[in-house]
Amino acid sequence: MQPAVLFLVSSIYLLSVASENIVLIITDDQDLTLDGMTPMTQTQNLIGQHGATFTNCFVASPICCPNRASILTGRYQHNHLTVNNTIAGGCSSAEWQQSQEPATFAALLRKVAGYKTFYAGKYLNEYGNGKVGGAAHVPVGWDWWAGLLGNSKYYDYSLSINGTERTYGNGTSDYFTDVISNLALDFINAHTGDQVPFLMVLAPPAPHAPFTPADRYNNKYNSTKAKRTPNFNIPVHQDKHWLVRHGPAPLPESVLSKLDEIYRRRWETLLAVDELVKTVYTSLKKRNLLHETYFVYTSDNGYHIGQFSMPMDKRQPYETDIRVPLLISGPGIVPATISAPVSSVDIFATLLDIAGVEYPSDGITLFKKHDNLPEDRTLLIEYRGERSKQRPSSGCPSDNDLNVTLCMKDMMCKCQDAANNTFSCIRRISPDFNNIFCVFEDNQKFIEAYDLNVDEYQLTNIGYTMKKGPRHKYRQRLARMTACQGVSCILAVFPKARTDYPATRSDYPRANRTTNGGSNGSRLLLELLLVFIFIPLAISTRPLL
Ligand SMILES: [Ca+2]
Repeated sequence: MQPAVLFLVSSIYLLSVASENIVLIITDDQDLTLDGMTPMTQTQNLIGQHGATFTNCFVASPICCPNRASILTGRYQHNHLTVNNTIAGGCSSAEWQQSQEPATFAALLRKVAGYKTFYAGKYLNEYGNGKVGGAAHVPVGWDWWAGLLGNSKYYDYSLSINGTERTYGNGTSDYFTDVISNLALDFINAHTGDQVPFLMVLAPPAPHAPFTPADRYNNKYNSTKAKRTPNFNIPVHQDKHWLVRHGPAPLPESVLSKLDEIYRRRWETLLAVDELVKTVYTSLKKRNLLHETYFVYTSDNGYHIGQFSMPMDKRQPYETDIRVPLLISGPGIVPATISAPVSSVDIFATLLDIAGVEYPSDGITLFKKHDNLPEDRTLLIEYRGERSKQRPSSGCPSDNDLNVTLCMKDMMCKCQDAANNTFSCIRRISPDFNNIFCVFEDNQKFIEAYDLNVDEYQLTNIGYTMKKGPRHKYRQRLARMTACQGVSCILAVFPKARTDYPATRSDYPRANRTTNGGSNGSRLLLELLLVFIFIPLAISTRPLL
């Protein structure tokens, strides 16, 4: 969008200045269905037990960069156009920087609602690449910036500290999650609290590969093994798409022991994140800021380990990969478990809602407005597969085929991705329905569909056995969602009865806000001025819809 348009819209939304702080924690590759939240005992206690635990949160895309882009912008992949983890795929590309970064929740909260903003951790996988501005590029909207250059690491990495590259080594004090924690404390300690609210985003590398725990947590889960779900290491039937069928199944014991090690090391990496959450929480408590701070905890994508004899990764449309944790706590939120279906694209509107800011997106606020959350909703999941950029040297026969990538010799040469591992799915949850319908963009236009009400572990693809009529309706819904923008992405039935919805700010504590909006009289005058002068302009230039 154009900066001039942003300014006009921003002016109007200055009418709603908020004071609640926001702490958003985004982990990297943390699953929900394989018990990825189990190590997070402090987080579950401090955020989950005091707030809302969402049990049906789905990513817009089961991969890092596209879903982080969805979290930042509130848009599905086909609208923000970050389609994979490469610059060519829109990951931190020049186009992204110009067209999307000016309208992330951070840019809007800062410009429209006056938030002081802070980011520490992994951002987008290609962030810091010299081709797209290097460490000098600080995304629009961040006052304090400590973004990781490149993909997740635990040691020997570089950060852009407000545009200046700083390298970290492999000493104990360089452990990345701990560095993020210390940077967060620096920010909190510098926050005077008497002027503006803050937005803090913490994006630790855990539990992403290379699965390196902090020294103090090494071997904490020595007896833990990868979760043996009913679909773990089973022979793969012909009803799965070709990439899943590719290679040996089931996997031999030698591979399973490696998967067990990866599983337990992932949990061990998360212990430092759990500690980070407690550290930040305790610091805010000491500063007497807890009562005016919202916590949001989520992950950028899920993960599979051994399901359908796939070794480990994301990038698949199965529950392991598309479900993520989501916890929200803060003023006015009643502790509850929420089963309403929600998406990563909803986080954007939710964060803006805390500040009373409205801006178009493909999602909805998770706070109560006029209606409760829809209990019948269809969400979109999109993924575009990658090919090898150059001839791989994995030692596998597939090295000659650039259409596949991420093939691992020590994992029976199974490949995790392919150019035609490209799919769109609609995931519907309602009191009556719990299903997913996916179409791949391969030469078969392969369909995978599951009725999760009767087949929780997705053992039987019903895409080809369902009747023609229902399949046609699924296709129509999928076509609608893959072309949606803004409100047309909300394929949902909202409840008619306005019963109390527990995870909301039903009586939003505006009286407790410590705004800097001036006296009531002068503010009223300003508001009237803005309404009569700027609203017509803003309506005529309402962006992107
Ligand atoms: Ca990730």
